Amino acid sequence: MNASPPSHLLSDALTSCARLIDPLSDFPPGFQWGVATSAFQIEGAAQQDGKGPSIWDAFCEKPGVIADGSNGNVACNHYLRLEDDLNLIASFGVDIYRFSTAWSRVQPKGHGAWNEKGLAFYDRLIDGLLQRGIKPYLTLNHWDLPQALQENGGWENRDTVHRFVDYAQGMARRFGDRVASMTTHNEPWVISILGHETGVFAPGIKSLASALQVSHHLLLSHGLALQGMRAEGARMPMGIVLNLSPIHAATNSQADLDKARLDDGKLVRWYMDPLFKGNYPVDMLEAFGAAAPQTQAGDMANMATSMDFLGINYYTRSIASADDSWGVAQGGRRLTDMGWEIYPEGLTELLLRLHHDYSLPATYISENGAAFDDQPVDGQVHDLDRIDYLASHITAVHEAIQQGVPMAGYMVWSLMDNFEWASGYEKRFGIVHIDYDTQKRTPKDSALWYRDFLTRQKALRQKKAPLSAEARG
Ligand code: IFM
Repeated sequence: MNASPPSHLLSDALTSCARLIDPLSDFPPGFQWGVATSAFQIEGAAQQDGKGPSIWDAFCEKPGVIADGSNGNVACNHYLRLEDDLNLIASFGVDIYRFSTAWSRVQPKGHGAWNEKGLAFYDRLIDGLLQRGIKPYLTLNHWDLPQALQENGGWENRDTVHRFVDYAQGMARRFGDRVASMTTHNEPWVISILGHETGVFAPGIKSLASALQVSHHLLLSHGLALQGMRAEGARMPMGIVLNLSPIHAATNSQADLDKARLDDGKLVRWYMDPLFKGNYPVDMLEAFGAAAPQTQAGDMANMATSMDFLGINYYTRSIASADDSWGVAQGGRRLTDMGWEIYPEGLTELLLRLHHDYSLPATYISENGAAFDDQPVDGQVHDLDRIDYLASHITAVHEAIQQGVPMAGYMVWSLMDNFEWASGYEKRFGIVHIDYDTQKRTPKDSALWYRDFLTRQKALRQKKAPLSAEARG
C-alpha cells in the first residue's frame, strides 16, 4: 500500500487538529479504536461460492432506485482481496474491526442449510484479524436480509424473528469462541423507516404500519437472539447499534417544539424506551394510532433483555419544523457530500442526554464519518475536511467522557469507499480511496492522520500503564 505521509499537508492538518484534540487527551483505559464496514457494501462476490440473493441484490435490480444504477455485485471485491485488506486494516494500528456477516452467504435461504464456503470466508476474516492482534466485532444484520425470507413477508412476518434467532445461534456456535463482540442489528430505524415507510431502501415498501411492525420484530428478534446466543454458551459482549441524533426545533414556536418531540419519539425513544425501559413511549403509541405494531404477551420484556453495550452511529443533528420548511443550509454550517450538516457538538449533547435518560451501559460510537468528493492527486488524497470532521467528533466524544458518559470505543465509518446504498458509489465515506476500475486502494490523508493519532494514543496508554500499576501498589 502507498503509506508515505503527504508531507506538509498532513502536518498542517495535524497542527490544526491538535487545536481540537489535546495530544495528551486521556481516553479511559481499554477505550477501543477501530474502523467499520458492512458486508453488502464491500464484499462483492454476490453470487459466488453458494451465496443466496439478499433483499439488496433484488432491490438494486429495480430501475431508478440506485442513483448511479449500480449494485453490490463487485463492490470493493473484498471477498477476493481479503488478505490485502486485512493488511490494510492492520496498517492503521486499530484495536478493533467492525464488520457484518451476509446472512445469505452463510445460510442462502435464511433458514435450513448452511453454506460451508460462506462460513469459511468469515473464519478466514476472523482468524486473520486475530493473527494481526485486531479484535473482531461482528454485526449479524446490516440490512441484507435473505431474499427468500422477504418472499415470505420479510421482517413484517413474525416468523422472521425466529429465523434470525436460529441464524444468530448458528453464528455464535461457529464464531463465538473468537469474536470479541456481537451486534444483532445495525440501525433498525433505517430498516424500518427507509425500507418500509418511505421505501427508498430495500425492500422498498411504503407503509407506516408495515414499518412499525418491522421495528417491533427487529427489537424482539434482538432480545431473543441475545437469549438464544447466551443459551449456546456465547459469552462475548452483546448489544445493538442505533442511528441517533439530537433533534432541534427550528424555532421556539409550540408547533415546532411539538414536531421536534414527535421526531425524537420516532427516531430515538421508539428504540431506546423498549430496549432500556421495556415499554413503547405512550405519546408515540397515541401518535401512531392504528399503525402501531401488533404485540404479544412477553414481547416487551424480551425486547429489554439486558445488553452489554450500546452502539451509536452519529453523523449529524436533525432540525424539526412543523411545516417541514427547514433546510439544512439554514444552519450556516458546512455540509458533507450527503448534504448532512457538520455538527460535532450534537454528539456530546446526544450522549449526555441518553446517559441522563437511560443510564447507558458501555457505549461505542460504532460509526462516525463523512462523505466528501475526494479524488486522488498524484497518488494521494488530501481529504482535510474529513480529518477535521473526525477530529472534531473525537473531541466531542472526549467531552462526553469527561462529563461521565461510559464510552468504550470509537469506530470510523468507513475503512474504505464503498456502495453507499441508494447513492450507489457516488458518495465516498472511506479513509481509504477505492478506484473502482482497478480496485486500487489508496489511504487518504485521513487514514494517515488516524494512524498517527492512534500511535500517540497507544504511546500514552503505555506511559500510563506502569503508573497505574504503581498507584495500585
Ligand atoms: O453507509 C452507511 C452505513 O451502512 C450505515 N450507517 C450510515 C452509513 C452512511 O450513510
